Amino acid sequence: MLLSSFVGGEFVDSGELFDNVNPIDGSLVGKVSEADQSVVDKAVRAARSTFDGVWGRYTVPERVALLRRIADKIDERAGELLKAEVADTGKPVPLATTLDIARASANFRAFADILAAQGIDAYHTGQLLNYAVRKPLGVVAIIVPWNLPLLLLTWKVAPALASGNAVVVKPSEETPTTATLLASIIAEAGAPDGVYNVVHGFGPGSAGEFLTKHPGINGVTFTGETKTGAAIMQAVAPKVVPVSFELGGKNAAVVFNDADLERAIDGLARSTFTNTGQICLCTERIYVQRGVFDDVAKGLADRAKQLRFGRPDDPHTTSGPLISQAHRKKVLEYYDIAQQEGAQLLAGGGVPKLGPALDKGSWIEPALWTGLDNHARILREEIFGPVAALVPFDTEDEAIRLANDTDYGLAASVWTSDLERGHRVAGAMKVGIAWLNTWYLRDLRTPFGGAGLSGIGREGGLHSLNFYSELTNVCVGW
Ligand code: NAD
Ligand code: 6OD
Repeated sequence: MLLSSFVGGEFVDSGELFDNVNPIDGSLVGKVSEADQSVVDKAVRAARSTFDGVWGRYTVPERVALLRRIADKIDERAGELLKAEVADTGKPVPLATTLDIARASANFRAFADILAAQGIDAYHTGQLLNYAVRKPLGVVAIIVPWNLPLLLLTWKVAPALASGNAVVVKPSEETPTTATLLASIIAEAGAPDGVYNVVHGFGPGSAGEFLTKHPGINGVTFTGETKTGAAIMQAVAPKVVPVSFELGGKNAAVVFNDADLERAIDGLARSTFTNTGQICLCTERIYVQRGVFDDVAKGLADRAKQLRFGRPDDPHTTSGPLISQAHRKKVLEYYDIAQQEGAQLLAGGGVPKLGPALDKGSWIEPALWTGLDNHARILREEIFGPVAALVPFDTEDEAIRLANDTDYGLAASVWTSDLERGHRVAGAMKVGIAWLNTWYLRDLRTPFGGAGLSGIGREGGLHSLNFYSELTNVCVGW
């Protein structure tokens, strides 16, 4: 299979090809045509042309209707999207079905509903009438990572289109397929040519950099690593365009003695091992009150030992591989660092042997560590794998201090039966999203994003629409 960029309603190639590799067994999913500067130029021009033309004249009800048609088409082609997402990422079919693919249409429906119900800011004082007119930014660059490819892409494309922008998206080089399929879905749903463009390639010296440095873009929304966010910020600085950044995390869980332990261990297992730890919201630091430390450590280690590696469509498979050999190398370096730092390993910590059919894949065992404190690198740096370090604490104040002792600030979870304390501690977390007795439950209207190194701005509901639009206040005097 050859994947091409999609520009102004047509698939275009530019010569250089790169491999799309299946992380299950290292096999080739297909070749991808890397967009050069001229393809990126054409994509930005195509987006601008429809923004200044037919797309710019769409009314709000017409945009709402388009979003709903896209959601319906996604559902119709869910099987095709699922197959593509699973081949690119290696994740188990049930996970891709219930999370990645289900959220793609849900994202379009949610923003259709929000747009349909949206009013405007207006203040009428008797002497003055002020009202704010909402306008799209123009051409928005959307750059997304490989861990939840279609979910994170549609999480940005839906509100960007809802707000009337035209977009140029750059999917991760590791997971290029569903963004390309989405191009044909959006076209089939009747979007004008140029509203949704895809440029394939890498970051520096490739499509990612060409796009963020392009003089024709009016905003950049990015999800990915913190250091990439910093590079993009520098690239867009001369243009002073708005940025929305969802970046890395080093998320804490806090478990109190009075927690429902079965529920807490289940939640911790999900938050540590889901998607092989490759979700920005995954827990990598677990602070446990001393009275239940051994029980939680044992419970979580047992859950790690129950994980089953295998092909995505095998019903016994609970865990897929990491996304690539390069990412596995990085995660395994942290396994070595943990050892050098003197951590005790509770479970896993190596590379599983799965036989000749799978051993060329990017498989990894989980790792659970104890015996270190917040000075250790494994408690400070984002690893982005199926890992967690467990640290005991005695008091509530100490738990809050330890959880907040990080440069990141994306998510946290708090586990306790004392709801008063639960609200207090969850509210004290210096993060964008704090869960109480649960993890990764979503209402798409709520603010989603991070503090500190975890990002700039919030996505979700009106927060997204605010990013993707400019406001002009009209003040009428009489
Ligand atoms: P990454 O930053 O390496 O790449 C993300 C995207 O940016 C890719 O499309 C890549 O090609 C592109 N890119 C890389 N360098 C670029 C540059 N200089 N200019 C323009 N584009 C560039 O991230 P990744 O490895 O794909 O994803 C994993 C990371 O993403 C983790 O750090 C994770 O925490 C983070 N993440 C955060 C969230 C969130 O919501 N906060 C969600 C998912 C992933
Ligand atoms: O669920 C979402 O809306 C979202 N943005 C999830 C991000 C997960 C990060 O990997």
